[in-house]
Amino acid sequence: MRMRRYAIAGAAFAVLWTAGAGVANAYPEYQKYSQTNSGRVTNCAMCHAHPDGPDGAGHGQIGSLNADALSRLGRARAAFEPGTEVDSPILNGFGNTIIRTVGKSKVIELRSRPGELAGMLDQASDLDGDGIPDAREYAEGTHPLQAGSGNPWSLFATNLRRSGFHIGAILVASILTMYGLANLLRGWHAAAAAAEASDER
Ligand SMILES: [Ca+2]
Repeated sequence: MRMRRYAIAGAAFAVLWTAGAGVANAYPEYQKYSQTNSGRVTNCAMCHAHPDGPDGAGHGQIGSLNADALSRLGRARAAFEPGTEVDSPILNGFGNTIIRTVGKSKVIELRSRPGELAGMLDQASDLDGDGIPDAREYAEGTHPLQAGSGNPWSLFATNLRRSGFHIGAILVASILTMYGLANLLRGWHAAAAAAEASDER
């Protein structure tokens, strides 16, 4: 009888552990929103360490985590309020930023209204530094951690802005070169005309 009680208690613990740490909490509503809203194909890699999401035994997935990673996972899952620094091993930099910015409770709450997440993120945050804020990349279905991923016109504008000095320098150098060349040609022409006049005399 006692053995049976231990067996039941052990099974109950296993279920609780599984519910608390062994099963991934992925929120596909956000990925679906990003894809539907943008018309671009997105996957779990927007927020997760593994492109297939947290379930599995691959790198960044639940089955591969050691004790330290599980500890970090536990801390991230307990970060219900905003402002907690988290380093979840199953999330990437954007995923961890979302948890830190809005808190786990809000992430769960917004599953039914995933479009509102963009408005709750830090509008100035641009993790990949491509000039397009993370929140906009989420709504537009581009990757907030890949500088080459983004609205083409916005990326072009960013590159133009950043290389403005070089473009200006090239323009000034070209103008000066053309001005110098024109003066040189004028000088040659005048010298040739003077030589011709001298011959005629
Ligand atoms: Ca960006």
